Amino acid sequence: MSLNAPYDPDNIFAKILRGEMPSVKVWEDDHVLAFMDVFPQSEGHVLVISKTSTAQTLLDIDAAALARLTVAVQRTARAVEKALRPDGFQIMQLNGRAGGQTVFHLHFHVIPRWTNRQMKG
Ligand code: DGP
Repeated sequence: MSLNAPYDPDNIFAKILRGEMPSVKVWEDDHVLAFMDVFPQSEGHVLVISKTSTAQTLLDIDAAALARLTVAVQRTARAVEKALRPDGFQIMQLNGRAGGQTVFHLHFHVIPRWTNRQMKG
C-alpha cells in the first residue's frame, strides 16, 4: 500500500469501529478508541485509533484529530503504567507497507516493556 493510496473502508480497524469485527476495548470516547492488539508484542499492548478521521497514515490526519489522538495515547500509556507497572514503554507508529504498516487506518501502539522480560517485538 503506497502512502498516497485511497483509504480502504474495509480495513480491519474500520470494521472494528463499525462493530463488524470484535475487539477488546480498553476505553473510548466520541473521537477515539483504545483496544487490545490481537498480536501483542508484550502483555498490555494497546492500539489507539481515531473514530472520526479516515487517515491512513500520519501524513493524512488533520491537526485537531491528531491532537485528540496523541492525548489519548498519553492517557492510554498512563492507564497501562498504572495497571501493569512496566519498567518502560514504547509508542510505535508505522506508515506505509514499506514502513511496516499492515492495517491502513492510522494507529499508535502503546507497548509496555519490562527490564527482565524477553522482548517479543
Ligand atoms: P501495524 O503493523 O502498525 O499496522 O500494526 C497493526 C497491528 O494490528 C498489529 O500489531 C496486529 C494488530 N491487528 C491486526 N488485526 C487485528 C484485529 O483484527 N484485531 C486487533 N485487535 N488487532 C489486530
